Amino acid sequence: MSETFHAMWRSLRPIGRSDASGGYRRYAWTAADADCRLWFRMQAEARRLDVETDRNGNQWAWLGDPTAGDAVVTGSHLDSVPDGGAFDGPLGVVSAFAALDELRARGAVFERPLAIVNFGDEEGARFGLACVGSRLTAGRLTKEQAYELRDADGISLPQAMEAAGYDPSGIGPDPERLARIGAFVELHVEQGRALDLSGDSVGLASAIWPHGRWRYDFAGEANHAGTTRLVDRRDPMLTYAETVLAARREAELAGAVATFGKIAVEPNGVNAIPSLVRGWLDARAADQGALDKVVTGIEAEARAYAERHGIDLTVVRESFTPVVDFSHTLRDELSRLLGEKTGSTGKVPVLGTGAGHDAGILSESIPTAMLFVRNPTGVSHSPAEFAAEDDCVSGVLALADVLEGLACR
Ligand code: HGY
Ligand code: MN
Ligand code: MN
Ligand code: MN
Repeated sequence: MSETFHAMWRSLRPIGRSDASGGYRRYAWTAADADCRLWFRMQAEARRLDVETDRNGNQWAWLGDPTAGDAVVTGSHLDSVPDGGAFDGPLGVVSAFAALDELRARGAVFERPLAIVNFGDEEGARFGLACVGSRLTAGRLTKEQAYELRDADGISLPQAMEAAGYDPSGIGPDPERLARIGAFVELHVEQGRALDLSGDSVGLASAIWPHGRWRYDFAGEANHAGTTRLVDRRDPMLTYAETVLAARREAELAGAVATFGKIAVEPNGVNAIPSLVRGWLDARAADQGALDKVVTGIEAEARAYAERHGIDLTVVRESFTPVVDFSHTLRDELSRLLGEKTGSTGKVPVLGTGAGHDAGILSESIPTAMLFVRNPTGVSHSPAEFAAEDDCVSGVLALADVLEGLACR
């Protein structure tokens, strides 16, 4: 099995990789995305799977009749955050193809349709909203909302899709497709160190924390950096900086995490006091109460600073995903299957995550579950993200066991 895994990894690895950082820049509807999509199609066709791209740009590789219903689906995404790691997303897609190879080698007989999926634009790196492909399919993002999405150059999502050769006119909910899926299992590299600390290769997801993105617009007064006295300034960068420090304080108080990881400055000149500083807050917490507390606390402090500095502050919630409790039925079924196969009496570890996933978006529509593979660095959304080969193999075998139990005689 590991030979095919290696071959896939080798062929996928160079796509969208930055020589400068060693990270990945695979953004939705760009050339790198097109190369990933071609890679996916080639892997699928090499396995005699029927490949289709749905109305929202998600790719599906089918074994069996897609219209039969009660399909078992596995897969993940191939796009990345700026300078992302090699495993976040691709590990789930490569492992899905490798698990199918493994099941064929075992002589497994499928009694349910199987599909391997590549969800489009999971990271939201280009248009600012995560899980666009799965949100559209699940009806959690309308066509009108999607048409409003713009990238940093002002290109809209439909324009980008068209430029990539896809027709955006049909984007939107796909309930018929979801009605034909009985279970979705996503394998993903762990974005933390729980498995490293517990000494396990593979674990199951218990929940995805509630999380969201807020845009903070600090408007001040542009002026000359050299001739404007300090007392005469209305510098939004100061208020932004104090808000970032407040975010850390509020997160510690609330037991949450809060990150200002993206900023846009106008006019963005070294010798010009900014007129506008736009900062994006990513806030997450294990429960809704803690999330509400941190978000409210940060905004209250930001408004107090803005008041003091004569800055106009606008806060816009750009996206929000409520807590996802993976369905106990499917998760318990996976736990039983994994326990049976490995014969281990020890329970498969179950862990929560602060990272969002397509499985979380779809969990309101279909039974979903997630398998995590150990990441000894715990680092993700960075070139340092890592999973050891034998853990990747354990992940593929676990996924094969689960798919065999769910879809085969
Ligand atoms: O942001 C997230 O949690 C996910 O990686 N898209
Ligand atoms: Mn990610
Ligand atoms: Mn991911
Ligand atoms: Mn000048």
